[in-house]
Amino acid sequence: MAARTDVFTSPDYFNVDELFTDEQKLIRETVRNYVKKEISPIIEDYAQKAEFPEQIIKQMGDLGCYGPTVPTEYGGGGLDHVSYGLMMQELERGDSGVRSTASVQGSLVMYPIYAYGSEEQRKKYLPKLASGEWLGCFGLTEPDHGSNPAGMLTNIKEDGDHVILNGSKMWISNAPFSQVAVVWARNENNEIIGVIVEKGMEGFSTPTTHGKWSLRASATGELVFDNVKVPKENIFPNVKGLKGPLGCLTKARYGIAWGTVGAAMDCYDTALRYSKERVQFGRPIGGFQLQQKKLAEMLTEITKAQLMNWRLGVLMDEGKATPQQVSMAKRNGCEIAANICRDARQMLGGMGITGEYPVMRHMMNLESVITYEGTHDIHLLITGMDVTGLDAFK
Ligand code: TGC
Ligand code: FAD
Repeated sequence: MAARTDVFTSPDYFNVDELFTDEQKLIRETVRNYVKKEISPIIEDYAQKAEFPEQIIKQMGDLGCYGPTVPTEYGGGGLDHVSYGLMMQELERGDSGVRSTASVQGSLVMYPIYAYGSEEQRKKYLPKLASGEWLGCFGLTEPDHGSNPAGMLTNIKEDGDHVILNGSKMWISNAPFSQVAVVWARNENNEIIGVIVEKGMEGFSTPTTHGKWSLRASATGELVFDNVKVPKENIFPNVKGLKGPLGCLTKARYGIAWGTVGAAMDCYDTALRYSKERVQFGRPIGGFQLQQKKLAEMLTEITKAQLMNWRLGVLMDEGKATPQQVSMAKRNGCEIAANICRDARQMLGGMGITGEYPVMRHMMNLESVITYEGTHDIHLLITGMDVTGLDAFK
């Protein structure tokens, strides 16, 4: 497939740009230029072949996309949450799978090592993960425990200086290419704890998941633990219970709220351009009211989501954001992006199903994004519980 030239122009109907600092705008432009140069020309080909573009691991490390809010002394970016959000927006504008790679590395691997790890763990792992020398993955979901991770069966037993890990995780992003896995398991006191497992430990394997119609340029796999002997010093000393993994998810879900808007912006921009160029019945299709309705509604939803994300970022930096607000923003981003991508695909007619344009790829990717890091329904129930005080999960 011929490399695509990326001519993206960002919609900003309410001058949201004026809410960003010069540094935030510079960071966004840097990542946007990277996506235009290194991602857009190659990503369709990798998605069609269902291959992971391995070169992006190091490229995104060089760019500072991993752990943007982790302090610089550990190799992180030491940045604010709006900057982190803008990075995820730009990466997912390229492809949800590319954003996934960075989300997992930064929010689900580096963040827990920083927040729950010992000083030795921070020093050993964070700089290598920040630079992209190592890739990491996050194992929470199991074959029989997805939305309900509290039921997990993967277990850890004491054995002298070591612990013995048994069980399995599935649907794990980055797994086949990872040197490091942050794994959540149940100990002998029935507590959920986190442990760092390294590639090459005996009994640890990461088989690849094949046959996905979504997130095809992201590597997904299982984590299988067959009596894996892990040094005790690899256990996180500073967290116990489900709040450990859920705390990481809050950080990653926040990035997804921004990322999905990136995918929506790409589809809107593509559809707008196409509507002015494509002529039917002697005039550009953008002149027909039905097409204008789609474009106007897309832009309205993008604008609302941009403002929600910016406000959430400010609340995150002030330490006031709640996990429930993050759930609402993640759910909203997925909802509007999935609808916008579907409408954009229709506006492109037959061309919309081809790899000539990015919309079908975004649309398919969003089926994963709407499912992982808590499904659409789970996030709705989180809001429902927050406003009523009544738990509808169980
Ligand atoms: P519940 O009793 O509500 O909570 C247990 C403890 O956790 C605390 N907590 C949170 N803390 C931080 N952030 C959050 N978002 C939190 N939500 C809850 C809570 O306060 C409590 O603390 P404590 O001190 O009282 O113990 O737990 P529950 O078992 O009733 O579950 C609630 C539910 C269903 C909302 C939760 O299990 C859930 O969110 N399920 C969805 C599972 C999920 O999101 N899995 C994601 C797997 S990772 C992934 O998909 C990565 S994709 C990566 C990519 O490619 O980008
Ligand atoms: P289930 O929990 O079985 O849910 C099935 C359906 O039932 C859903 O519609 C759900 O909303 C609904 N449902 C469940 N419970 C309730 C309820 N109480 N009330 C109403 N409806 C309910 N996990 C990781 O740990 N690490 C990763 O890196 C990772 N990457 C992923 C990458 C991809 C491409 C995908 C697809 C998934 C990934 N996941 C990862 C797993 C993901 O988080 C789970 O798929 C997700 O949490 C849902 O779990 P499940 O698939 O088991 O669905």
